[in-house]
Amino acid sequence: MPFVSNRTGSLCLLILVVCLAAQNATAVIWVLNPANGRSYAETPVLADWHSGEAMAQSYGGHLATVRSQEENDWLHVNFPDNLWIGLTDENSEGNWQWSSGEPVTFLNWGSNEPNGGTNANHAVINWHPNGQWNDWGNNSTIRALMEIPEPGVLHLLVATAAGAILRRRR
Ligand SMILES: [Ca+2]
Ligand SMILES: [Ca+2]
Repeated sequence: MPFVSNRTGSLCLLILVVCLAAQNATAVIWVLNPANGRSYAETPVLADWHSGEAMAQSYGGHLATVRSQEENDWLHVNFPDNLWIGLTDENSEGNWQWSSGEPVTFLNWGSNEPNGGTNANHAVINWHPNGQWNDWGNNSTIRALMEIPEPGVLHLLVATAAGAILRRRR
């Protein structure tokens, strides 16, 4: 916006974001975890694990990687629904890996989990008490928990547009 001040430009951008958010009830809202500097959001639509991971990648991230009990506790409080996270054993049954490629430093299965064998190759957070995980059906559709490695405010516009495109495709 070359003909307006930065302040006016920022205000216009803010109004645009608010209007888009109001028009689109499923806008992606990123929440920053101040402890690790990463931002998280639920997918705006139900998705199988692979679709959720693709949406997360479209914002420059992956499905959530959970690195510690502290991170799990924060996610459990801020995103209490049953949500896909990035953990998968689809490449090698029982060999759980993060879609982010990060090493597995923490596992938080619920009692008797994982129990789905080759029919369940992706993990869901909050299935069991205190945010513990379940391995769940490969073709199931729930919302997914996305993670990007930075504060996510500037992604709201992009996220809103991407959500609209994804919905139009369905
Ligand atoms: Ca499995
Ligand atoms: Ca299971």
